[in-house]
Amino acid sequence: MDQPRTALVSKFMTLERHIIEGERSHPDATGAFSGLLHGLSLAAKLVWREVTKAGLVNILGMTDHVNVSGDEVKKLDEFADETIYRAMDHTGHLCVMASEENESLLNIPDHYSHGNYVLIYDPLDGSGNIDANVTVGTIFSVFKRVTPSGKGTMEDILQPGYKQVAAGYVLFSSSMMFLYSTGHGVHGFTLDPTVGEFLLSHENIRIPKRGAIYSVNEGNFNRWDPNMRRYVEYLKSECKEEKRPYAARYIGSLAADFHRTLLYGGIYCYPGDMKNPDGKLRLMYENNPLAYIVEQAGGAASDGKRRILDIVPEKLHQRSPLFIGSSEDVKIAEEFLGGKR
Ligand code: P6P
Repeated sequence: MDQPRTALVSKFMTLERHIIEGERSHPDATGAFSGLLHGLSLAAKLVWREVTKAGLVNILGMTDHVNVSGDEVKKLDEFADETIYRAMDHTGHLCVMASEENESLLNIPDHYSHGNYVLIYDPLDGSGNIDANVTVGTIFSVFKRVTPSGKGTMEDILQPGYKQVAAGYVLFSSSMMFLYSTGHGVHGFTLDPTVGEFLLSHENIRIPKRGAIYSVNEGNFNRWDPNMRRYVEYLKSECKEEKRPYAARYIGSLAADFHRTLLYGGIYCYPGDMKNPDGKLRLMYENNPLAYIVEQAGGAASDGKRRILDIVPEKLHQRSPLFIGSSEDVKIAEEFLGGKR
């Protein structure tokens, strides 16, 4: 039977068209936003091209230095970092950038015009898993600048997460996905490599109110505070209505663990511990963008006590504990962590 034209057309919603149509719903839209997101999707494809051939070309293996967070930097990290910067620095939409791989902020070259947005990104999160062919991801966050014009400053970057105007992530896995939100729901696009286009595959993603999966590195169990230990023991007990425990899943690549949590529900936790009271994950590059996404999908994100998006950042690479996922699961976690259960 012939598909009615509208059904056929809506089936092939590209990322580009989705962004432009979304732009139309912003009364003061100038097209800058579309240009910014389009630049990011181009950068993602360029990184994908290298990630997919990584096994063949000698760009695996360690470089001879570590990044500001002390992680061993892999060549693909550097490539992704430079590719995103170069794809975005001349667009005229940004006044400043910040990358998880760079100690300080990243200026826009003087010979390019400076725009009204700020881009903060983790170029290749989970890259420690690259050699094992595990899913890795790019995570990004967009703010409007707060300074009036010219070169962006740290003041433009160190804004609380609730001021984000967009956030998203790219998954480099068996297929490549680009997910984003501009405050009107969360939408996922899957790359059709035969045409080089991202096609809408997950429209208006909603996370279940409560899930049945928990995701945490239990290797740190002995370092946790007693309330955190009691919370995980609770998840392993017959706590679900049907008298069974939660399932444990942990990939060790945040973008992948988060994406599964977003689609299936449940909770991802990276708590603080005796050795690292603020945990391992970075507020600006990981926690803020994912918190924006999960709230847009009806979920929640907390540092164990307060909403991630309400945290006022003081340092570019500051860390915070992260409890993110289904709203009811995050609420239960906060009750245990606060000694109320
Ligand atoms: P651990 C990767 O280095 C990362 O930042 C996240 O992608 C991942 O979720 C986390 O660290 C894994 O940390 O301590 O469990 O190995």
